[in-house]
Amino acid sequence: MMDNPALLAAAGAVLRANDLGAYTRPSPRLYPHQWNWDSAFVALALAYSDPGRMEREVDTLLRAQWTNGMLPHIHYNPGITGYFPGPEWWPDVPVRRAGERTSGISQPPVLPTAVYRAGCALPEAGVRRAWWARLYDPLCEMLLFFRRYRTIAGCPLLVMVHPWESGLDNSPRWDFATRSGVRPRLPYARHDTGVVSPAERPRTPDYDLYMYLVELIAGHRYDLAGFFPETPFAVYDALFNAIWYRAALDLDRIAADLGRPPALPADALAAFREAYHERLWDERSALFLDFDLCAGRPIHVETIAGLGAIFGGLVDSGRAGRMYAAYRDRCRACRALPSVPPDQSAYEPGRYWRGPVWVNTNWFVVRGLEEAGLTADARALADETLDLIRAHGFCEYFHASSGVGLGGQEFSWTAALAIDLLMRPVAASPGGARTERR
Ligand code: 2M8
Repeated sequence: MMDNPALLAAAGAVLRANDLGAYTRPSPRLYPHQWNWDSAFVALALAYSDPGRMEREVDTLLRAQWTNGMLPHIHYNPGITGYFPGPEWWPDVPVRRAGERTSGISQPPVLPTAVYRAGCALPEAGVRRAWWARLYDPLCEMLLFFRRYRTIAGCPLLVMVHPWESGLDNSPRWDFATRSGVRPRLPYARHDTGVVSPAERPRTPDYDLYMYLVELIAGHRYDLAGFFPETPFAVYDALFNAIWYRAALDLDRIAADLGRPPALPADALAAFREAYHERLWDERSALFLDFDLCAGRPIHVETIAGLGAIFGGLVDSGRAGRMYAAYRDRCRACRALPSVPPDQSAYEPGRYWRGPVWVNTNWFVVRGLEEAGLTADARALADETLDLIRAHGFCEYFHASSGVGLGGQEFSWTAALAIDLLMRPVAASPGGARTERR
């Protein structure tokens, strides 16, 4: 098996192979354009080896930002075809930057956290500060977009309007919407199942829902107030909201360093935190659950998204330890942390976001446990995650029980987050005791 220097070199080679100059594609054949949170993870890794390329990666992504602050989930490369859905599915609106081809929905806002962490990895304070100063306003706008355009009825939690926005596209949490049986008006043809086995990808009813929602949302010019009464899908996603909160905290760290006022007032963050706990906490599962706004009730499907609050800094270390121990215990027959515990009826160990192990969700938990002072657990999970990659390569995801690599090959965020875990090993801390296994 590869030692750490060899693993680091191999990860660097994946990012070089996916380098298209202005940005890094997530995977050679499956995902040729620029994706929002994928590029944030890549930027984090580039900080250690190539700060110039890191800046380029983020600049290209931010060129896609709409004038209302939204950072789209896909920034299309006009020179590339062969991905479905292409830009023609997202009709133009005045808030889109002229000349840029983008989708009309967003993705979990990892970018502010990536910029904060990448900045900290830069050796020169002057360079770091100049970079942060240049990006600060667009990053604020990116977060404020959700507060301005994605809240309803006075609740500060953020409404997610498409499974693609969650980044965990066919998570069983969204099955309630797939079951509604909606279908788009226009016919469509998928490309993904020509690249990866259909057994590892979303099913047809999932894509029917995705394309129905694209038509609905675009038909209302991407305006939540317009499509909310008709949509079968409007949720408070526990992971998405936790990532947003983490981003707000990290943006405040940047603001403090730059001597600027906080991006979000402390009382707004406190109200958000309170709403998050009040609306989403589920004592029985020791997880935060998502909330279906159309039905007005929690979504009782338990997945790794419910651990997002650990990364978000939304729970203290006692609760973080309990949540993590309970989830691990349910998944003891699995490799590392699967995206869905095997006791959930929808669990499929080899299908995309319905069970396999993903490096980014493990990375969220590692860094969250570390920040909570649970460093022994964080280190153990980091090691298990790196060992999976060592054994099976830089795959998009890994079979939850055998560990076999699945999905796209040469996957950028798997490589990028391996680099981050190797270059910034989990810090030792006095509070690093291992949590009790229940
Ligand atoms: C996957 O999503 C895209 C649609 O956005 C797809 O399946 O075509 C998800 O895993 C998403 O989280 C990720 O950002 C994207 C590119 O890696 O692929």
